[in-house]
Amino acid sequence: MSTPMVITAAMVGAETTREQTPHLPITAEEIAEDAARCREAGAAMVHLHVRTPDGKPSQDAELFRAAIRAIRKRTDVLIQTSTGGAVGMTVDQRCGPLTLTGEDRPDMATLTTGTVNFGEEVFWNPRPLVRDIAKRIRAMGLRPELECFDVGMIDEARYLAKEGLVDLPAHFDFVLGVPGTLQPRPEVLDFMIASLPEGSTWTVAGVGRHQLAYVDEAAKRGGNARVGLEDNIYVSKGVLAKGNWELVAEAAKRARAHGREPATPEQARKLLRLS
Ligand code: KMH
Ligand code: ZN
Repeated sequence: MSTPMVITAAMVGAETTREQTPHLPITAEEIAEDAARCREAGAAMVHLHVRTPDGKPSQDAELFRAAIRAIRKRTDVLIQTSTGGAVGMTVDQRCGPLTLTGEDRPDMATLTTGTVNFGEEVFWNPRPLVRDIAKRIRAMGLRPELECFDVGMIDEARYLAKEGLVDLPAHFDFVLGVPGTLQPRPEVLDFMIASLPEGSTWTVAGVGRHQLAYVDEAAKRGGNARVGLEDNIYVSKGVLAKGNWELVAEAAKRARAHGREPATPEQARKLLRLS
């Protein structure tokens, strides 16, 4: 039997707005409702950002606490909190969710390993900042998902491992298609997979119109996929997804078409070596 495919729902993000789609969840209740439907549709994990009540991106620990509690009341989906936040946030702002302990602690946290242009802005990740966030993730006993917007970010993970800041093999997420960064092409994905440290696992997050096509590319290659309104709001050309769950349902359908069952949270925990 083929390895189950871990489907992650990037539900909220920092950039998507309600003006672009009325289906973006903002409050803890809206996020939890959509997360439960994502789990039913085949997601094993949610990648989580939060918003203030008026929809502005935030990394506020209390907003994360409320969202995490609401999600866990409804479903057993794994929760991966962002440390990327929105461009322009300070490192302490970005690390808000890393202050949560006990039952509010997330299951995983992201770590972007380098700086990139991000549309017309810059997603600023100089080496000292990356090391600061890596240390905080490690101090919480969490495994990072290493967010790679370019191939050099995989190499940087090796340096972090040499410095004892991340463990290898690790779990990587290839985020492909943000304007100004590496764009998705099959040969790009093949090169990134070939560049991974031995035994590492990977997810691909295709941004915009590439999102669902890259579920197929990931499924064929034995990898995992991220979908959701953070990266793409359409389920087909010009048709808005009615929620994250609809994108997850489409991803699950595509995974099964390639002989891959969507992983359960328990299976994902083992596959991604989470505690
Ligand atoms: N919003 C982007 C600037 C992450 O979540 O770790 C960064 C981001 C990455 O979304
Ligand atoms: Zn994110």
